[in-house]
Amino acid sequence: MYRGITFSASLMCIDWLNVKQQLSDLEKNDIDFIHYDIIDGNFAPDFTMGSSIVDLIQQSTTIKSDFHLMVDEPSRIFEAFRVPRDSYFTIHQEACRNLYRDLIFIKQKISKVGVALSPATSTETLEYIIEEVDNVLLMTVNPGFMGEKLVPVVLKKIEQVRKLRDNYNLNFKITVDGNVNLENIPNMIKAGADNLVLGSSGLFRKDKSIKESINLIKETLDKII
Ligand code: S6P
Ligand code: MG
Repeated sequence: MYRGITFSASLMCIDWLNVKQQLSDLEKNDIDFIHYDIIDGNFAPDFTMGSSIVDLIQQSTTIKSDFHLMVDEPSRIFEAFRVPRDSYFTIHQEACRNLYRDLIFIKQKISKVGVALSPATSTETLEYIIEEVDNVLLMTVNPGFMGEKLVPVVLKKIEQVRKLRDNYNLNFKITVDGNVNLENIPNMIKAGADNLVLGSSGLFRKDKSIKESINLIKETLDKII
């Protein structure tokens, strides 16, 4: 946490040939969560990691877990992962026929719960579940891949969700996920985001170390908060 903003490192963007070293760098550089993107090849057109990889990483770090399931009808696989109670477990509104039921199940039986919206999904239905969630994740790119470009219209949605949170006097996290980099962070924060999912454009950069990248992000936050 830095200036009230939390950092979630997107595991799918890690240097897989250098995982041990990078996990240790994340621990030393104020990363609050490891962001586990689970993709099923249906909801989004790719596959990422299953429980064996998640377990291994969880055993290798003290950093808390932040699950992001890009999976159709995720209730089918709620039992598949070992999810510590203080984790965030976020499912997509578009992927659930019974969103309310699924959110309540996670909240009661699994961990903290989040709802995610893809770029074209309206924030309107949030109103009916907002008092139940601990996290609203706004995809700022199309789900599925790293290295995508920001969909700028999503900035408006961040503002809408922030207003909703203020109106209801709630304190769920507002997470932005996708192309969270030095250029976009100021607009995302000004719009109301307070949890940054950091991937290939912000944290696991080819031209900078993790330490250098996080320091640049902190300097950016110093200028706007
Ligand atoms: C994408 C996924 C994300 C990415 C991350 C990539 O579907 O949900 O968590 O891993 O956003 O970051 P970047 O900086 O490469 O866009
Ligand atoms: Mg994600």
